[in-house]
Amino acid sequence: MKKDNLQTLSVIGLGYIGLPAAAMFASRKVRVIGVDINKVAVDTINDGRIHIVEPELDMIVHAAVSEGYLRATTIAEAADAFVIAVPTPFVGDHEPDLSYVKAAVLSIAPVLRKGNLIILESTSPVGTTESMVEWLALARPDLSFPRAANDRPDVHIAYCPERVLPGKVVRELVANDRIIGGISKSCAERAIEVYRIFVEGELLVSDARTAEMSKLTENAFRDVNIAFANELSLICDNLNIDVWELIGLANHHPRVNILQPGCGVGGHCIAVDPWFIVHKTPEAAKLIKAAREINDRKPEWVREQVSELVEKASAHKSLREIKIACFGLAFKPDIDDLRESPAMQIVEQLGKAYPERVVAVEPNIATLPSTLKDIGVRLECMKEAVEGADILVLLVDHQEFKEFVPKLKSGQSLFDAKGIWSSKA
Ligand code: SAJ
Repeated sequence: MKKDNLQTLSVIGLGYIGLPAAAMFASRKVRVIGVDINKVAVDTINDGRIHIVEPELDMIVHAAVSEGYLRATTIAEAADAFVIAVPTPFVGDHEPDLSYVKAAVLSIAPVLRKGNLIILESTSPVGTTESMVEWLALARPDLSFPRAANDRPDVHIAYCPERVLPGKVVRELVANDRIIGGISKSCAERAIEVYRIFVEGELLVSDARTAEMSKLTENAFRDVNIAFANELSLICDNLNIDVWELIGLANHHPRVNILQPGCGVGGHCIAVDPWFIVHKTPEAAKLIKAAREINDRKPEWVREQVSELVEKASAHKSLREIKIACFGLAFKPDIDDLRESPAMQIVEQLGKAYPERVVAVEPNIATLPSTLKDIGVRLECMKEAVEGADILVLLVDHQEFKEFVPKLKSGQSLFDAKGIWSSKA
């Protein structure tokens, strides 16, 4: 679908992935209809503002809306192409929840017409794009959909995962290579024409199942590698070895590149996507499952280490007077996103275990979320927290913390999950 044939493109789901994609197409002068069930998000976007935090995106959305290339609505409308970017969380025992994808697909079914292209971007278990074909074939028996044997369908369908890093979305959307997984060859060809509009990276053609699996594989790869680093940090703690020095030394080997341990793996992708592989092939995906369990267990281990420090401090000071200052709440450095954050989980548990004695320092936010406020955790500035604490707990390696290494006073102790204040985790 060349740009000249693409009069309107509709993006279903205007969150962290859909809104930047909608804005990029609109910035290349494609008329974009953004659809979201969240009325507040829709109104905010139509005002030329954004409801998520992502550098540079606000300016692009503002320009696209004021020039008339981007408009948001809560009800799906006809378009030439559709990009679906809705969440795929898990439910119960890590079972993928495809209800948002199915609802999005069924919401566009009534407005589909011959010549349309549908692209699924949501991270999805293998086979989801094929399921989309089935759902649509039932909803619109008057249209033909792609099958291996039918490469001239009325509606083309492809799976093209996003691979952008939160905090660098605008740059990575343009620069990253992209996998284009067509249900059939012509589906991939149509999708390539759409992404060519703004992607400068390579467009790599494959089938839908391989494209689905490749997205899951990338995040599982990172999860397994972080689990290796997190497991090393536990082993080194037992053996009284500095894990940061160890990793630094081992990484001098030309074929070794170990990632960094931390207080756990957070965010909405790496801690979720590997489960989609485990759920499909539980017998085969043993290493991927073990990595998930190791990373999920790390926050609890950190909390236990802090409790041991509290125990030690109580030899010299009444338990009720011991103050704990936690540095960092976001799920990773230099962002303000506290959702699915292992640091938040740790501070919440500490706040419950030691009421009114835990303070948090998070340079990227102005107020604490109510989950922490309600249990008596206070937000403090760095200097104040360092001064008043008996136990300092470094959880996230924000730039501000790297630039300010506190000198411990007598009686103060430190647990550093990122190895930037003491190199011992
Ligand atoms: N982390 C460590 N040690 C490390 C690296 C990361 O503990 O050495 C932790 C972080 O602190 C954080 C978590 O892992 O809690 C995830 O952070 P991240 O920066 O690794 O990844 P995300 O979740 O922000 O983005 C990932 C990216 N995937 C890969 O790098 C393979 C991104 O490219 C994907 O687009 C994104 O997931 C997604 O949407 O799937």
